[in-house]
Amino acid sequence: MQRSYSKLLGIVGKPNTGKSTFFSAATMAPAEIANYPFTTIKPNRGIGYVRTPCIHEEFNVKDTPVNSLCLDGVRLIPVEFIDCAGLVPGAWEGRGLGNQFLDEIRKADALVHIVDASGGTDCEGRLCNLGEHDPLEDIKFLEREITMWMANILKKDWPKIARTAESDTKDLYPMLEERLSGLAIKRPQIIQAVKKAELNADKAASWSEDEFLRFVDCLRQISKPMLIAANKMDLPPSEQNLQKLMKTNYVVVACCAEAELALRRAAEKQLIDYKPGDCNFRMLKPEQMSQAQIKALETIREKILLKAGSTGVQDAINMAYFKLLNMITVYPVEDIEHLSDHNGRVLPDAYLVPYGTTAREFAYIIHTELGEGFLYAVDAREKKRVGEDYILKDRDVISIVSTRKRA
Ligand SMILES: Nc1nc2c(ncn2[C@@H]2O[C@H](COP(=O)(O)OP(=O)(O)OP(=O)(O)O)[C@@H](O)[C@H]2O)c(=O)[nH]1
Ligand SMILES: [Mg+2]
Repeated sequence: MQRSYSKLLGIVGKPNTGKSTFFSAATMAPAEIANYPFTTIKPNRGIGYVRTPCIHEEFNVKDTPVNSLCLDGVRLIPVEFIDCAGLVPGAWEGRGLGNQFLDEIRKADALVHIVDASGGTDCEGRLCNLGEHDPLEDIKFLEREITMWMANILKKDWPKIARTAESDTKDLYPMLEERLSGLAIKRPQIIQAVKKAELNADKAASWSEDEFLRFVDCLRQISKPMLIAANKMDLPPSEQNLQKLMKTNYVVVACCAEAELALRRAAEKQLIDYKPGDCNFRMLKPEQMSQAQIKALETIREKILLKAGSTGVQDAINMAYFKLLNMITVYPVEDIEHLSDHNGRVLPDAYLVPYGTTAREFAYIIHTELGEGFLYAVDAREKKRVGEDYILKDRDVISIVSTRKRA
């Protein structure tokens, strides 16, 4: 399968909340899982999928996916994940190998914060009585850790940057962009953060410590958007905590990572028919399963799927891409009549691109040469030509006509 993913999702949180379980379920990549803190020391990287209804049915064609998968009308588009080591309070100052762990999220474009909604792990991830720990504290702690970590990175050069900016306003943003380039932070995000913090870029040198931190906090929110995966929903106190978490400003998705992992493992062995994110499953080979296995799967069906509609893992991934990162799906084709590429493969690729991407920018995403020689594009649904500034819509099928061919 060709790789087309361009965004990285960071799976973060304190130790022992189920980050590696979520990661494993999402990617089916091996990751160590255990009920004590700091099981993960080295980050795991893997490929999971965004789930979207495939458009081949609408166009009434049979597809030949190349860069993605199509299972029973569901298009699964590969995306990349990083499962980070657990963070503890004070990580930004180096506690619990904190700086090193925080550095793992440098390249992440969005964060899925795995929270133990059962309240059964303390602020350092040690087991405690169910319901004893307030998960709202975990949100505040993580926000602070990331903000302070970013502030520390910026602080070193801040006086020099701020002073130079006061003598020539134009310099602040490019200088900050350069300083923050390793954190995948772009200039528009920095400009937006100054605005959101209601600060004056011309007066950066006279920002107080509080104002500086306010700016960094806004920058964190904009550059590392985060959603809450309220995990361990199978445990009793979770429902009550979920209600509390829902009252925050975050997108909150109720999850049971353990159930998703069990379902995907059974599906991989073809014991059940289950696609990531399905609301139910079908037993395929009960004769090859033990009574305990069947019972465990039936409990998942009854307690999770029928009750909540899904395990939530796939919903969290989809939310991260479609809601936090505001992405849309676009299908490029070469032959507009057959919706195929030059090898005759029908609807071969599905790309995730940010909303606002123009036809020409999309051509560049597919291939630099296609962008450079861009003449016009054709919208397959409307069968009409569109220009370079055409803003792509979700589920568009687009053919790019260029003076230069894809290599
Ligand atoms: N009940 C329940 N337990 C879960 C769920 N997800 C994970 N766990 C358990 O939580 C414990 C910690 O899981 P891990 O995936 O290792 O957690 P982690 O956040 O990666 O931990 P560190 O790597 O130590 O930071 C394990 O015992 C898992 O089996 C869930 O949805 N429900
Ligand atoms: Mg782990």
